[in-house]
Amino acid sequence: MKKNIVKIGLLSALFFTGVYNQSIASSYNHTSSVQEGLKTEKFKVYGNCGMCKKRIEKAALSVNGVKSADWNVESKMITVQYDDQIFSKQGKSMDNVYMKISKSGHDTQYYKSKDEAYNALPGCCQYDRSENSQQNDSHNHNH
Ligand SMILES: [Cu+2]
Repeated sequence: MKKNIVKIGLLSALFFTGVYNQSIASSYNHTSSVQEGLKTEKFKVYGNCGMCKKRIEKAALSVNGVKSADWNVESKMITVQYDDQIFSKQGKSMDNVYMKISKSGHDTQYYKSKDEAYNALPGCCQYDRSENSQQNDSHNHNH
């Protein structure tokens, strides 16, 4: 008899933790639905200084759907947060962001800037291109 009571107590404890977990899960789902469609992507952008940072971030933010852009001077990595729903509605992808940044004169790990755009940068912003010229040269070859 005593064993049964323990059993029932254990079962109801399990039952209540189950309900408790479920309510946590549903409230969690609720907050995450606000963030729905928001994605983050990190990639390399070449540059030197604080002026580059402003230019690079401004270029990324000029693409409709980009929510935030943060370029790190030390690591040369940019973190872009974007709304995937806005992108897909407008037929855009992160490709548009890479291109926009490269057009501002800064090479990305995906696209190389045109020489004119690079040469138009202030002297202090003309980052060393020798490091990444080799891979880009072979990429740009027209056969
Ligand atoms: Cu600069």
